[in-house]
Amino acid sequence: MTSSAPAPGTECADTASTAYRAALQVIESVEPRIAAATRKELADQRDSLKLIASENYASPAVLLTMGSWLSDKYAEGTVGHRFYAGCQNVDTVESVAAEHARELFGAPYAYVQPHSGIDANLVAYWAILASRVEAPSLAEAGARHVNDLSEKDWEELRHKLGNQRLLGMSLDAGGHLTHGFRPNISGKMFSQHSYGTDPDSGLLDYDAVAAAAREFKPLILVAGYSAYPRRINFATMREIADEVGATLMVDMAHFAGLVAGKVFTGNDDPVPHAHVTTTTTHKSLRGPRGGLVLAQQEYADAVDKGCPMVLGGPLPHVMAAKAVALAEARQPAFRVYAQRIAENAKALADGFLRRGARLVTGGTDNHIVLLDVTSFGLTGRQAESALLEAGVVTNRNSIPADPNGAWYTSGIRFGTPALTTRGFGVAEFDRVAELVVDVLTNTQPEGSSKARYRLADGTAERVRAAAAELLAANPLYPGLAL
Ligand code: DSN
Repeated sequence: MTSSAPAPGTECADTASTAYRAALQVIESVEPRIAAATRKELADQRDSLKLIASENYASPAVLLTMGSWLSDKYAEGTVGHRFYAGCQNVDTVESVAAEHARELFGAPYAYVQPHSGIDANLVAYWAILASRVEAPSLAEAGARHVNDLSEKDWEELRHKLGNQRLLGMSLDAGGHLTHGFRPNISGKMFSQHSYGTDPDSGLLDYDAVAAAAREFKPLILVAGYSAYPRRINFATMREIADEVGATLMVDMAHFAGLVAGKVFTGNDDPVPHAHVTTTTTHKSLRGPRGGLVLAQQEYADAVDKGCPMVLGGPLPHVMAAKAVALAEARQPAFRVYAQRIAENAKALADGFLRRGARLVTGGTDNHIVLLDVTSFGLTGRQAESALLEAGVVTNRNSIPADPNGAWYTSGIRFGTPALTTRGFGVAEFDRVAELVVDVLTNTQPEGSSKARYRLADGTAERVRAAAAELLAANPLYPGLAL
């Protein structure tokens, strides 16, 4: 292993092994199929090159924290203000997690209840609507609470809440479904417009974003992405938002680990610039599956009402695991890890470019590399399946102006957070680029199908054997034996 930052599982591996063995025995005694699937999932994750940009490997400390009786407690409301009795320990858990989040990200306020990134974004949207639409309407009507409004005033407010505008990055430029796209509730709640990227460079064009904002006049300007391989200047996005009177909401779900690890600082760090920042906790941040919201003080009270405004009861066991993961992210080793995520993405991108592949935006300066597979004569779907057959786990992704649509797509999105956790460095990522190019150059589409393909004989075996060497040298959860 070439990493100077210990991978999760390195410490206390014997204790973790004992804990997992005991836990699996208990599970096995009730439902053996679940124990078997859990064991098999670890084996599968150990044996494949996981390059899905939104996935990672949480530490045993994070994973073990989720398996407790904290799960059994109802705690709707917020710290010190619950709709149930007996929440003193959940209060501790939620307070500790929020404190770590505030300290880690330098945010005035943190809300750690969201169950996912979608939930975090919904909490943020409704907090902004509550602050900017509901509160002024209540004040105008001389009411303190929505229940005090007349039927007529309530209907007018409901109409206003449902007719606000949101401007976010288009899906094919790398934006996320929750940034106002019709299949998602955000697209049904808001009148939505998108900004894209420059057709030649693939880069975000801030003048075009400003022009769209001036014309559309959104209540909310969303910045953030799930498939854009570059950084965003959040100071510029805030200037655009301020000019048109919009609230800037940043979804940093993908790159929160790079913010936490101080790879993204200054204008690359959204937290000081955005009114509200949302994230998931399980991607580059390497925590449990979940979300959180950070806010400037002016939005704190509204965000704090996320449950029951938007969310069901909090998941105390997951909030506890968020606290553990955030504590890990505050350690110096996490900064080394985050730095290596970005270095490794660059090595992967350079490895592709040197072998003649085409990348959206020509490279990367975050953790994502977006490969245009049309140069291999393939759809994203064919490339994804061929790579999987060779033990390389990725996901197909749209590229700007994608000729194959959102289902088959023309891109493969790669991310470095997971394999960096295993200890892969730049040499290993260059080898990964070589293996991916080997698979794609040996894959042919079959007939006119956008899904069927044929992998040349021996390719899967050759690539799997090479990957096995890399994986064996960089074990997942070293020392953890079930
Ligand atoms: N599923 C996440 C991703 O892969 O980017 C976003 O929701």
